[in-house]
Amino acid sequence: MKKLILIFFIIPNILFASSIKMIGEKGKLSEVDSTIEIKMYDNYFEPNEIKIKKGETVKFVISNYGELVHEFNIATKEMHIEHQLEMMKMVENQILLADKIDMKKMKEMAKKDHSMSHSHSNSVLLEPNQSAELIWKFSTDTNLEAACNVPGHYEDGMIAKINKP
Ligand SMILES: [Cu+2]
Repeated sequence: MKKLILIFFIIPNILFASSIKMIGEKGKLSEVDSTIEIKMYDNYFEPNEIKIKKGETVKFVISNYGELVHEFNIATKEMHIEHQLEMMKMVENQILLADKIDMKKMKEMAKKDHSMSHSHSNSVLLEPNQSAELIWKFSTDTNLEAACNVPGHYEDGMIAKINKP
């Protein structure tokens, strides 16, 4: 029975979950190897290149110094493109506004469509002047980029390449 319930919840996310496993997992604070500070502006990251080692657990301290909402998302290019569709839907539903996230609407919409909750272990979405931490354990050091998938921002080049040291 327990297994059946698990499958029921996992299936809708199976595509995303399988690709997320290929890149790593949410890291533990006790296992952090290094800390990297990320500043978000309109529309770019500082730094715009991140050096990581395979197997490393990194604590990212992310601050939004811009005047727009920005995302810091660790993924492959393919995953970013896929996630951009969800972000577009969040804009269409007026959850994601230029400089604000309507949390009330987000909670309401998420009841019907889980993808609208924007709860991803590999990503944070921040309003101007907000900060957050994201701990990520990298299972690979290739084909990754940190990017903002707020509509238009990825196209603007809001990408930080993730490379080996
Ligand atoms: Cu952005």
